[in-house]
Amino acid sequence: MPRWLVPIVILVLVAGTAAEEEKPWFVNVATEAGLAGVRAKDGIFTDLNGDGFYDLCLDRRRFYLSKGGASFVPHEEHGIAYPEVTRVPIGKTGKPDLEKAKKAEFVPQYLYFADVDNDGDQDALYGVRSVWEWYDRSRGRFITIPECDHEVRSQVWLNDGTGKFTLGPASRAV
Ligand SMILES: [Ca+2]
Ligand SMILES: [Ca+2]
Repeated sequence: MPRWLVPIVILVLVAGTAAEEEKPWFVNVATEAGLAGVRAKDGIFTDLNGDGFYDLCLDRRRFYLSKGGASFVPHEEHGIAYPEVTRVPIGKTGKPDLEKAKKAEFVPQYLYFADVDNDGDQDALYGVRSVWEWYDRSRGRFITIPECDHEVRSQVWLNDGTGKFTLGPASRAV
């Protein structure tokens, strides 16, 4: 290596370190945002109440409204239902495994937001994955296991524009 190359390399490294100290890549603002101690696996930002600021939905069931883009406050009056259901898993042979049955709050596998009725606000699409069907190889088709059916189905929830949802008419008919 030529001798003149060594000082240049050191200068670049020093310059890079100084820049990183001045401007960190990540700043934790959870406390200032009103979310100190809040844990979640996934989150969706969408404007639930139409005020122009992104609100937050965590883990498909906890809602927060933005206070002018500065912080978030819990929004519990959203109206979306999370019923208690009995979950009965399907055993390897296609029989319900009643010993592993558990009662728990039902949280949909998917919760997305879109303006499905074209009135300008974000509605909620509540997606339920079938856990009551089992693939029977001998018959080459899925069969329903009634004991494993918690009876909750995919639904559309319509927003009234303030972040309060009611079950959509098509969902009631299903
Ligand atoms: Ca908002
Ligand atoms: Ca809408």
